[in-house]
Amino acid sequence: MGEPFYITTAISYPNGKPHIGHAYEAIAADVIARFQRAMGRDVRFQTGTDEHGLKMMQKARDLGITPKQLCDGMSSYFIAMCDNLDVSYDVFIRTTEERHHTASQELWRRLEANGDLYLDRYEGWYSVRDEAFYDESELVAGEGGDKLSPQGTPVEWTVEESWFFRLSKYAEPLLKLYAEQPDFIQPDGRRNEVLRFVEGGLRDLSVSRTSFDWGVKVPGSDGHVMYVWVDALTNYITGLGFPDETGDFANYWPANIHLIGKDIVRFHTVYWPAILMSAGLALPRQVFGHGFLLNRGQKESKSLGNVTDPLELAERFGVDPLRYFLMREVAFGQDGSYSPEAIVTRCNAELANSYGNLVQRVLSMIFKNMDGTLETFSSAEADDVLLATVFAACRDELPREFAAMNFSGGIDAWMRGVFACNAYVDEQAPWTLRKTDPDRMRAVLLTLFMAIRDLTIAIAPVVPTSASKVLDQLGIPADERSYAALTGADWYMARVATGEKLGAPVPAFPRLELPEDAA
Ligand code: ME8
Repeated sequence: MGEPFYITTAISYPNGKPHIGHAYEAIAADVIARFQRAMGRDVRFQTGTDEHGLKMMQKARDLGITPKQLCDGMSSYFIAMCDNLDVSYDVFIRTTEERHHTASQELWRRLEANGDLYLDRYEGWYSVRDEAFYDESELVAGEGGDKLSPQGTPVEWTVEESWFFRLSKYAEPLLKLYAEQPDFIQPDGRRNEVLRFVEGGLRDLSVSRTSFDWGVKVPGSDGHVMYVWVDALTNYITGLGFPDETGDFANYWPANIHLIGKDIVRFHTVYWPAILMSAGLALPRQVFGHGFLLNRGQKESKSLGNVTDPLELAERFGVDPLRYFLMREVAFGQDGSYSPEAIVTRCNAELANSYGNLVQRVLSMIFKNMDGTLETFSSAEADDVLLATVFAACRDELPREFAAMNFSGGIDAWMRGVFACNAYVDEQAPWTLRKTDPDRMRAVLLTLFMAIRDLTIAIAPVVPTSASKVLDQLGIPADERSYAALTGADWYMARVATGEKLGAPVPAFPRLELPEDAA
């Protein structure tokens, strides 16, 4: 087993069906998880749903059902979304599970034992939509002059008895953490925002509520449930078996990456590390705040009528094309935009016409002109140059960029490998060699066979199903598809030795059509 690598997504509020932002985050986390597995790491990947709090309770009330019924019904859509999009999670956690209540209460007791909790009265602004407390100074004026949170959501004046966490005590330790571990918060722009916020000093945080009961009960304090964010953040350790600190917890904690959206960076880089410090637990290595996905440049909302069901998109265009588009089109960390036209244009140009077509042409020629037989051959300089180019893209550039969370850059390097193959096909013109120099034709096609195998292994984390379809056709064994398998040419000799012939190829990357109603 390789070195452990623990990655988590945010846990989603299941107060409605999953939207494209949820799908984007799950796909990005899955690409990272598959990439790290291909790099030989022992990956643990967790996602789930965040089921407590006022927002869930109010939604259930509006629907005339209990919060539990709402959670049970809606969380199944999130599980189905992950399954349909080939998201290879190991644990799907629901915060209403008993193990999560146990973990949250134990964490609470540790904060208490450390003297970091006290009872007082909370008076201030609360946004149910953000499930967040705001300072008067943070509020902005809405169009009608009413007060809104910095995210533009309504706030209400709240007065109640509450437990407080001594967050103010952790401002200095947090600043020290950001200084000593500069990539704790990524990308850098988000890091600067957090630094400015903490440098301004921190107020103690209200961490319990008494006006409703849909939450984890505060141990030893009747009538109090935990503030939803305190229990939500705990999910990352619940899934590892906390409070048992042996087993999975010992193996996978601290997390390598908490992947979250830009709107919830403060909770993960201020509250969460402070809570962990207080509880005497190790801190995650990195919190990465990705950007928001916009529909033709606009935020999706029910009032604009532009809400897209991610599973419908996947059904229209295919899961792999959707995954490819999202990782390729959006500079990871920044906001990005999508539209059916952009998906079709990008996937047709790159996946179907450049790469898919290359695979299809080469495998057809090997099948037709060489009876599908793989053999040893003597290469010319042009072949070595091509393989070296493809090798550098697949073995060095793509993994380097993916490790740095630059997915579009990594895919760009990969495309350069694909272009090099297409240029080589045009130059070498194997269809002409067929008559003039059949030996040379064989060398050209077999060089391309080797290049295609490398390109396919490299891109597999992004397009797992199509890649394995191609690798199956190439006859590459399932246990020889990691990045480590990209070294050397021994694999080719072993593949030849099997004597297995290639069959007639089946296209793995069909061209996409733009549905008429989307034009
Ligand atoms: O925030 N594009 O849940 P959530 C990209 N329960 N990402 C988006 C997005 C968009 N348009 N809209 C939302 C919560 N997200 C809490 C998290 S974690 C301990 C608790 C992202 O359902 C958002 O930034 O509102 C977050 O990372 C995730 O989707 C879930 O959002």
